[in-house]
Amino acid sequence: MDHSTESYHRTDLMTITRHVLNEQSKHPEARGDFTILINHIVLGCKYVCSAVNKAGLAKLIGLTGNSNVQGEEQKKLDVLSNEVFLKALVSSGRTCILVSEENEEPILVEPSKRGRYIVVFDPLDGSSNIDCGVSIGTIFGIYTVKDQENPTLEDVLRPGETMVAAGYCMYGSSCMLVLSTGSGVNGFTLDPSLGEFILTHPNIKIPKAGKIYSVNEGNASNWDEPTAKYVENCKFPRDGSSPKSLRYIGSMVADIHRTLLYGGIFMYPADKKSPNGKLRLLYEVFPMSYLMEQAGGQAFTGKQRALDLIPKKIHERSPIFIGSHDDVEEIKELCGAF
Ligand code: FDP
Repeated sequence: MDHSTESYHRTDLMTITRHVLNEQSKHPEARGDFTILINHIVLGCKYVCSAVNKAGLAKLIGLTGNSNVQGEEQKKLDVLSNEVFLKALVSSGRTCILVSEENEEPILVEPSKRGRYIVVFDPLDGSSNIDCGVSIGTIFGIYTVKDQENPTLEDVLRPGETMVAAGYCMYGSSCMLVLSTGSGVNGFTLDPSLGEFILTHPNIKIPKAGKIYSVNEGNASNWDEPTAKYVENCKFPRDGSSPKSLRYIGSMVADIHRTLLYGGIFMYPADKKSPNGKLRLLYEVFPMSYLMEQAGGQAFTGKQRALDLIPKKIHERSPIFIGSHDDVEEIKELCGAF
């Protein structure tokens, strides 16, 4: 089936629901629970997309006056997005534990509404970009619980490797949902006239090597030697090749989306001020690392493969170097990890 824009007038469009149902048919034991869960996440994404699009008009720009668990000031859209996703996920009847960036503790879904999935998510990532209209996004990762009747914290504190799906939705010039259920990565664009996400980017593969590096260079004075050397080599390549271009939006979803499509590397390294970097393991680093590996890239913490990390706390942070295979390989060598 050709999903290109030239064939957009076709009537057999691959919506995200159709796609997930197709995936489900490969698992004869599946009962449709995952499809229902994804449909509820999709509903949350559409709601947040609509709120982001009219944020200025609907007076949704600005602060609430409160701080979240990370001590960061909460924006009105952060709070609204969190409420939207919490309600959508609980009402799906398919979740048992929810971990949100905005909630200090994991949320245990009441027994009558429980299902077997755990969802970790950042309802609105890149909050500092909300008020100037730059792309922002939602990130999510999905695990299955061991015992649905007795969900525990141990079910959440597991390596990213054990996720069954991950994705993000980018609220940008168009609204795009990128999803992996463990067999490749697919991108869906929201058609506002249909209110449906349509498969526009099937089987996304990241280029093996890229020409872009993406990092907050304002932190350079605090970097360790491997990071400093890597960035130096991006600017002044020792092998005589052309320097790489720097692109940094400061919104993880947008920076990762570009990296996935164009290739290159995105990094938020450890530094003297933040020995664990800035990005949160469970709902930023893990889902993006899962997607990146599924697209043929790599994700490295500076010490090990990101998806192998075992979290100790739900809001734990981790350094991350993520992107094209060859680019991440270079930083791995500089860090002495082979
Ligand atoms: P933000 O603080 O705007 O919410 O984890 C949050 C995040 O954005 C990421 O989206 C982004 O990649 C990173 O922080 C940007 O951090 P710096 O401002 O330190 O570069």
